[in-house]
Amino acid sequence: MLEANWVLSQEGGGVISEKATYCRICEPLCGLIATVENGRLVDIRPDKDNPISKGFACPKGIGMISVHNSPDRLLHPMHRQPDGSFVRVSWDLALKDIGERLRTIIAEHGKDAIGVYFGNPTAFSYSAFTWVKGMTDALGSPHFYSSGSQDTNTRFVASKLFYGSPLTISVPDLHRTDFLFMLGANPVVSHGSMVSGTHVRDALNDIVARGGRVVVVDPRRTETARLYEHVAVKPDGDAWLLLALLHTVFAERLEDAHAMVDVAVGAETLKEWVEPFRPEDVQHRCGVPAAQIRSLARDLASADSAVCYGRVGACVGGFGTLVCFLLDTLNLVTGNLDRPGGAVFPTPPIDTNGFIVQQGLDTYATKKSRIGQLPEVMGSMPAAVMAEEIRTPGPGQLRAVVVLSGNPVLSVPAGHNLAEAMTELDLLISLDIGVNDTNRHADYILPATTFFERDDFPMAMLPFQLRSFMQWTEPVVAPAGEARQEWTVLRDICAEIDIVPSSSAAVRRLGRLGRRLGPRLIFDAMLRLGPYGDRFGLRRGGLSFKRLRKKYPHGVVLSETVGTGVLRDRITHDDHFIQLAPSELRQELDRLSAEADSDPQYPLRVFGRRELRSINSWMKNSPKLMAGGRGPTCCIHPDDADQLALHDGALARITSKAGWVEARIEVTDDVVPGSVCLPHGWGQRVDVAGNRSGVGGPDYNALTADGAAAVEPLAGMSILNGVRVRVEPIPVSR
Ligand SMILES: Nc1nc2c(c(=O)[nH]1)N[C@H]1C(S)=C(S)[C@@H](COP(=O)(O)OP(=O)(O)OC[C@H]3O[C@@H](n4cnc5c(=O)[nH]c(N)nc54)[C@H](O)[C@@H]3O)O[C@H]1N2
Ligand SMILES: Nc1nc2c(c(=O)[nH]1)N[C@H]1C(S)=C(S)[C@@H](COP(=O)(O)OP(=O)(O)OC[C@H]3O[C@@H](n4cnc5c(=O)[nH]c(N)nc54)[C@H](O)[C@@H]3O)O[C@H]1N2
Ligand code: SF4
Ligand SMILES: [Mo]
Repeated sequence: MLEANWVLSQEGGGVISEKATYCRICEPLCGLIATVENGRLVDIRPDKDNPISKGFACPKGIGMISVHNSPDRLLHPMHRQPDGSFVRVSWDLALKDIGERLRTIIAEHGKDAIGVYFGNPTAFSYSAFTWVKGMTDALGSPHFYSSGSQDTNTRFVASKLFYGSPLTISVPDLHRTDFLFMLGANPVVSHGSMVSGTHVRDALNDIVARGGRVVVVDPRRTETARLYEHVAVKPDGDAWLLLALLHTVFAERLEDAHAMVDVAVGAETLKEWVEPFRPEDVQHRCGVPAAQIRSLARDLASADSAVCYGRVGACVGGFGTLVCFLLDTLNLVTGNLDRPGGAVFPTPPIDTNGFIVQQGLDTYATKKSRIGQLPEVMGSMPAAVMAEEIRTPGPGQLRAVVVLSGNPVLSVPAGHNLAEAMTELDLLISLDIGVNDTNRHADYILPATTFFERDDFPMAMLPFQLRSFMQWTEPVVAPAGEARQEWTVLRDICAEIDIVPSSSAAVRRLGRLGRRLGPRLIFDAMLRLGPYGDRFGLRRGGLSFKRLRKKYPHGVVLSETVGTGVLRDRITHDDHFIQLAPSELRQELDRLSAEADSDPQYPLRVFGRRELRSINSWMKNSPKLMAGGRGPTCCIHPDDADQLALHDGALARITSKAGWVEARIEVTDDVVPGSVCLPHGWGQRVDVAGNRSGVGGPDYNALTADGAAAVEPLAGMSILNGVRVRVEPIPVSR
């Protein structure tokens, strides 16, 4: 085992050292060893001593060094000029001007006119995440947007309806299950989401090795589906499939009646509601043959242990909340909720959820958006209405936006509308490591640190860990150029407008008295007072950040399994019972049943995919990472290709009600007939870090629609998958 930070050589005055840290691009948080030479990051390799990743790191993690050291990395605050060009300014000037402009906006329109959008990397920085939430809470502004409405919000709402709390989210007990029923997830590429603290691919292989099954429900024979059993579902057909599974469980009396009665109410109503969804009647809607549905239901119900797990593909269709709700319902009725090998509820070493509850932040629908009256989800509003919120005059109009590590122009529906709307803002600020399609519209782009330049622990992943795991990392290098940690920038912006960025009223009061707490102090205290903490010296061998770093530089596994028997505590409805038949479920079943089966004008449905060697809209620019592969092709089934006279490699136009894109066709029977598959995160028109020319490609979100009428109504969730399209060849002569 190596020390946290050790010197390799000290020749000729140069110092080379190696430091243990971890990757913060996606959820496995793989351990890395950083080699630093004279203060510069010169090499990254997987950390074989990390107890979870054990020497694994994917090409993105290793490739992050080229993003970090990229000549296009943003190193200084940049100020946009009237002609659209950017000039370098000092931090002092930037912050002063930002402060002045925000004060003017507040004086004229109030704090409600200021909003925030935070993107995916925010979830990988304990300090940035806490401070951006704190800033919005201190502003009291409803304009709090994030990638959540394109990612997780339906999951939160389903939990709110089912358990009473958006924070009660189960993880699939991969290490002990006999049957994983996985829907809308492709962990072989994504490395797993909302399930952390394990190497997902090994965990899936182990299920099969011990005689169990992994069933992958996906409209594409994905990299994951290929390795296990594939159930080919139609895009957005999941609700039909899950309802038919439930129907079968009830009709054939396969349910675990005890498990249901003990913790839930509404079972009889639910049975009535799923009665009409006979597999034989809905097979054409989900694309899965009735016989296969029936045998899946029997196998799920009779397995010694089984778990239904859904992720992005389950969340971002037209019925995301319904689908997530039905997954939990299946876990319950098959007797697999809160039991080993089923759906389990972790207890993290730092009780961030407890903090959220204490501050009253675990809310749903306590406020509605000004545009469209859509419900907030833990304070977050639908990004799909941002453009309209900017453009619609009146009290509460959005006039200034801070974008933190995000690129909504490429990641939210109809991002091009948002791009246009953003030019009408009084002030747009972005904190990023590079220029992207969003911040090219910003008045200021402020240079942020990369994860190699900041301290961290895996805060947001703790509630999703199968193995309770903690690692504390210091920055491995000093910030490049004038880059600053996000939380300090947010703190300084808040100071300009005289607010204290904290979600806690007590901390805000302390702050106004001049006692400002930094993130490290706060979370160190939470760890020290938590179940594994040192109680400030009262418990020998207990943890603090300092001790974590010294004793466990590669991280430490605190418990190997998730404890069960906790469900009662996680149900927070007033009567302490799971609600199986809330009125919202009825409403969604009616909406589902009323949905037209097809649209002759748009006969196909588009769905997404992620790419192994890039993440969302960034890293597409690294030539090394992008080498090989076919790029962002539009996959289509041979039958559909034949009918449309499309051949492999042809250029085609894909058109939805909202817009169109052009992409190269890839003919493959990996995708179900009646669908097309396109990766998201392409369509760059400007430089991004590491690439001076921009990389282009089809912008998936030109096909998705924004506005209040276009979202999933219960969560205000953007509908990204299952969007109806038509595909046409583009004549070669063009
Ligand atoms: N059609 C379609 N759209 C989707 C999805 C889909 O499946 N289909 N997926 C959705 C999902 S799940 C997500 S999470 C969103 C992502 O949406 P966003 O989070 O809005 O976009 P990203 O592409 O992740 O952009 C991240 C930005 O953060 C910057 N960055 C990277 N590291 C750091 C850092 O350490 N600090 C700072 N300050 N900046 C940093 C990058 O340069 C980049 O500009 O996209 C959503 N959009
Ligand atoms: N390499 C890489 N890794 C990543 C990312 C990346 O961009 N690149 N992004 C990261 C982020 S932000 C996230 S949120 C996670 C997401 O991690 P996952 O949830 O595993 O996400 P995806 O890989 O998008 O898998 C979603 C699957 O849903 C399928 N799908 C689409 N529509 C439907 C449908 O209607 N029904 C069903 N059943 N399936 C459907 C798609 O074909 C796809 O295989 O991945 C993270 N990891
Ligand atoms: S990007 Fe790769 S190395 Fe980094 S956490 Fe994700 S899987 Fe691990
Ligand atoms: Mo995501």
